[in-house]
Amino acid sequence: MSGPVPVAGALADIYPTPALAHEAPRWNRLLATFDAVYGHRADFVSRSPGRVNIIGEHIDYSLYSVLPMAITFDALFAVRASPAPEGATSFTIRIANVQGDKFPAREFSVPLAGPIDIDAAKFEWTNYFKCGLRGALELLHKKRGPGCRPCNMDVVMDGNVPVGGGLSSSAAFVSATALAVMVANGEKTVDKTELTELAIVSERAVGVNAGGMDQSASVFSEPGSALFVSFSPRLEARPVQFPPTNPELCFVIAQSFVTSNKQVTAPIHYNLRVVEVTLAAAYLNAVLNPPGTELPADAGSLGTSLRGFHDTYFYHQNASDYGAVKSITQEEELQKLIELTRGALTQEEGYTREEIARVLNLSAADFEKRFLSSFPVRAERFKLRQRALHVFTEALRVLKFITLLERPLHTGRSDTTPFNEELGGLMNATQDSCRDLFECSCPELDQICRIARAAGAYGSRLTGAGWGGCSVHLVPANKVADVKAALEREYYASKDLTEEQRENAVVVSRPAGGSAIYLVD
Ligand code: NG1
Ligand code: MG
Repeated sequence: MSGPVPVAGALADIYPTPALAHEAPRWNRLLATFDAVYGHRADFVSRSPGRVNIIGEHIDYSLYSVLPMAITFDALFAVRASPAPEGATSFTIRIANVQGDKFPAREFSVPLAGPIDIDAAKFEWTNYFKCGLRGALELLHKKRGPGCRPCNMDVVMDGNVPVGGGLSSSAAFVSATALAVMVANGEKTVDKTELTELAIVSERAVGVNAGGMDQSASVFSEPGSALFVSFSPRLEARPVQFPPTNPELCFVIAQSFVTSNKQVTAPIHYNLRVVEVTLAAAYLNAVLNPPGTELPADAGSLGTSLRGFHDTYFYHQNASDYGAVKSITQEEELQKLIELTRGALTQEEGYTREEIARVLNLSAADFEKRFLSSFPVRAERFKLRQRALHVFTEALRVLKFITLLERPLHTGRSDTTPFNEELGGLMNATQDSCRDLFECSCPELDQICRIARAAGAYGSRLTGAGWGGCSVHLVPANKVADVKAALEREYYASKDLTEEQRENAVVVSRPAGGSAIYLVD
């Protein structure tokens, strides 16, 4: 699945492709806006989609595999590049948006020697462009050395992924930007893994210590497939098809319109969870592995992860006598870790800093430095038991979901309802775990899930970070209208929504393709 990002020969070629054909007016408007703003044609369009996560929530930063899929909403950038004049000490970016009233045009210069300033404290739409730009330039400098002279760029953006709604508008934005900058600066091919890795690191510059699911889904997805993304031992993605079912399955995405601005709430929500699962890994390592065992430095967002603990634990077991008796599957390993966690992390009420530092044999100062200094968090107690149990059970549900998809036992049956229900049941269990163990749901999301299930959804859950945002529902095709109507009646009707919000509240999404470049001829 790795390899270069596809470059479509000519923009005209995309219009007949079914997935994007209905988008032609939008693309035309983008290019017309570009002509009007800059007085010349664009060279190319860079595109990256948003995503919905089907299963595997809040486990990417613990380096467990997840199953998202790209959606048809995307970020588009029309671009023309020109070399910075001879002798110039900086280059210039001019950037406008099709929705100019909401997102005003900006112009900024960047010294050739850098740095690119990003004020993460300010909410400014071009910050995400700067993130992608910074990441891409770092990669170009690494490839080409100090003589690298970035181009001036004229850019117009059109994004239609709902912002702050759990569909990863940010990953679409950053991945499409980074790709645009690479191509504008003469890269003929851009490797998907390289692009994804740089988008992951770049997005952390806006202050959220995120995992890598969104960027992987945005870059790697293929039309018609979900994407199985693994992070350990290295980033890998492969498309996974849903088998034909009867009744046919649809993914319905429903907004809660509870806004959860991750950048603002990170210290008590997202970043705190990253710290809690990292602390759980360190704690379990201290009490379950041989004395003195160090967790491997890995790509978890705080440098060590529950997956790192998982691997070290079974490495030591195998080195003693466990492995000699029988080798066990990853599912069995996770079952074992769930049992061990229940026995080792018994405090339902959570753990104080002092309690954890004592077990880790760290001074208060070292504890702060190691776990609490890279991203600020606020908490008196850390709920290690609940967070670790969520991660291990959710990792197990992902494996079960994939096994079902890849070995469907219903082949040949005319009615696949039991299979459909099994998939849905796993999604429902994820929602319970997000609500009770990870505490990342909210009453509105819980209510939406109840309404959708009562109206015929097999499975309903929050998707993305949670605390608001979006939900995803596995629904038989013949019940989609009922689910929509029930949500309208029992949830949206009492909300004060704009016309546009009402229109986009519920969408049925098909799995769409990932990042690509389209040349304008
Ligand atoms: P959202 O909130 O949908 O962007 C976030 C993280 C993911 C993942 C999910 C929870 C970012 C950019 N992404 O997704 O990496 O951890 O939460 O599964 O913050
Ligand atoms: Mg995001």
